Amino acid sequence: MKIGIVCYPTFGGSGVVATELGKALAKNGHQVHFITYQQPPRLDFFNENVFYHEVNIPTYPLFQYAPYESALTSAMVNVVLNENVDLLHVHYAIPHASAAYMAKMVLKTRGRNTPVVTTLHGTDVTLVGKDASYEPVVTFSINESDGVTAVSENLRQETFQHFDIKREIEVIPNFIDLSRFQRQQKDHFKMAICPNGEKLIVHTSNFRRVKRIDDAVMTFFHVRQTMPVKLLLVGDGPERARIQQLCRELGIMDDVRFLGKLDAVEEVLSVADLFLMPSENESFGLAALEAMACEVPVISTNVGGLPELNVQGVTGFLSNLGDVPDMVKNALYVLGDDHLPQFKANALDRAKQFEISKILPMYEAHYERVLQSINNSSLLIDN
Ligand code: GMT
Repeated sequence: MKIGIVCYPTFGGSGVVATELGKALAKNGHQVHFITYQQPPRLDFFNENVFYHEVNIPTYPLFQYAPYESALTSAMVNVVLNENVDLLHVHYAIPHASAAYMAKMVLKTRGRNTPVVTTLHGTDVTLVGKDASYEPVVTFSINESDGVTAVSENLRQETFQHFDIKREIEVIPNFIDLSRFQRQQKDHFKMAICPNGEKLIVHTSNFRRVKRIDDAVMTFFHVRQTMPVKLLLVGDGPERARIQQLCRELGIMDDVRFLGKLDAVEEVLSVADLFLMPSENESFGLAALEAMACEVPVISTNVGGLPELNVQGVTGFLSNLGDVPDMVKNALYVLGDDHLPQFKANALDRAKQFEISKILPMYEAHYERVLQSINNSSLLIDN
């Protein structure tokens, strides 16, 4: 099959899922065409089945905002026509699903019936998409997609709650490549960060408000009063300066490191003892799954799709949003030497349930169904 994948070229979230999915499809013999405005960071390997098409967005003095959606639509049309792409799979509804709908309409005028699959990832539904500024277009483009998937049952339900949806949505969860995300021997690294055998707590995110990094820092701050711990913060984004200031005010900068955006996050996770995800909303929590694959238990909130991943008292604990005292209590319990080895083993066992080899066939079957139904409807029209 020839698949066009549209996504944001981001270090986390939907960009990573889209890129890793494309890589896995290519390894499985499909031809994959990435269409993005920048090379996705995880598109870091050579495979004869992977192609990359950059969206060219010409500017003009008239434009206060360059018309990205039109440029993206044209890129999709050109790639489908030139490369004979069978299906377009867009990740994150805004603006990819509406651009794909437009591309489909343009392609129809060129005699091509190209189905569109939209994968909903989270904030495209729960935060941004439901805003009145975007809602009508998001509703329309979800309903007009030929296939729609959501990354958790919770996100599927939220989509029905927030939008007037008149179609099926299939849940296909996030996945993990365990050949990459596995605990590696990195003793020298652990020694450098935790020279006195301190336990290591990690948080990775795009440093947006929705991640509530203050709660991660405050949890660390209180745990540190009871046991020797260090904190690594991986990622970057709008909240970073504020969080650095908070750490300075708390006088904990000697025990906290900001690592910025990292390609090889699995190396950091390999030396971690606990992962914190105190998010206000999280449709799935891919970063937590990456941690679990590296044998790191998770303290998270119980929001969104997190209860579908993190198992209470088994792979870690889930607290109510903002309940820092509960997160502190749970973190101290998990980090206890009597408990930590079992939590680590459980985290890995749980991650194995989301191995890419289990999830990839779900996407392939979804594509097959969509192609089949579009072929059937063409037959009906022809007759
Ligand atoms: O806001 C983010 O964290 C990025 C966002 C995205 O779409 O790029 O991530 C969402 O998609 C991930 C992959 O499907 C999920 O694992 C995250 O839980 C989800 N983030 C939120 O819902 C906040």
